[in-house]
Amino acid sequence: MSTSSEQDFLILQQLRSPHPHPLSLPELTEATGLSPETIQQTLLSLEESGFQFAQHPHQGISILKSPVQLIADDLRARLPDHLIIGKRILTFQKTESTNTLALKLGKHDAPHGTCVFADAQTSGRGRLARKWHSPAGTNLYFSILLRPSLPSSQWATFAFSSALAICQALQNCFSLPSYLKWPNDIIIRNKKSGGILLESSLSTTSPFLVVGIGINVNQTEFPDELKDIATSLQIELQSPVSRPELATELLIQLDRFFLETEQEPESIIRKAEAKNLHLNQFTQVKTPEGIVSGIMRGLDTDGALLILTSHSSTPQRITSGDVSLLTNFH
Ligand code: BT5
Repeated sequence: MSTSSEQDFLILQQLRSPHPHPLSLPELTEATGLSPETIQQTLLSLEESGFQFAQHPHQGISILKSPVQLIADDLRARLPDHLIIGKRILTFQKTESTNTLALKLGKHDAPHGTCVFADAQTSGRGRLARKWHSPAGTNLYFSILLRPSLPSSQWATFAFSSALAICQALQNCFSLPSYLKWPNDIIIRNKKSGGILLESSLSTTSPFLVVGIGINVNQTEFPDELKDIATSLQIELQSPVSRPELATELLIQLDRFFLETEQEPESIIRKAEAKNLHLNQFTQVKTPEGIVSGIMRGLDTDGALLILTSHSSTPQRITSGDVSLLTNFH
């Protein structure tokens, strides 16, 4: 785990904030309340982590280069002060699954909005114990601990708000169109670029929800079983993406959409419906009870999928399953 230091955070926050000109050492001293010696030592130790700074006697101190990997204090320094999501961030080189970690943290009273990032996962997972391919040095894998005020019967809505936040972040950062494939896939040009996994703990006196998010960022080659179905941002944009910059925009959008989920869950469902791939198309849904085929009519008020089959004039509600397009439906 990366160790967190308040000095790192204070200095990076000042250097990343917009100022009319780069701050001089005395100005940085005043803004952070740290001594000039502490600032110089901290800059040196940040350089050990991959930062490069320009220090000019007249032009002040500025960040020349940031490390490609995620650093908790740097991520926190990039976020606006008012955010609740990301007030506390932990970053790990490698872990079994960030969801497992966040579930553990939740049982130890970690606060609402705590985020856990890992550079690699050894047992990243999807729904129904499926594997989430999580190699090192290339993608984003993170989990957010939420203690929602909504009743737990409505917590599934957070999968939709997460998807909306991811699509919005991809739009804001790269003008890249992306879609939600019900219930938890992020799709770019018909391939999966990300997934969302909700897990909750309801048995404790203080119930909580963990939202796990995996996004393929700079991966350009996939194992055989994923080759035809997976894509990444680098593949789609044909240029590499800065993970810290993307993570920052994701946290900003997640904060915004989670707030909206608490205040207006219905509006999130309607927006997710509009973002839904295959809306009004012939689809096939593999459910635990069997296969359902028909026209996707949208989402019910609780987020269940509505499929109009040939057997009934009212759409069938589906609460779990995998959707695919049915091209030869008659
Ligand atoms: C998901 O499950 O799509 C949810 C994935 C959530 C992953 C995040 S990473 C951070 C956090 N910690 C975790 O341990 N998990 C969360 P599902 O809808 O069940 O899809 C799983 C299926 O997606 C697999 O069976 C593969 O077919 C495919 N898949 C696996 N890895 C993939 C990848 N990297 N990119 C695209 N598709 C993948």
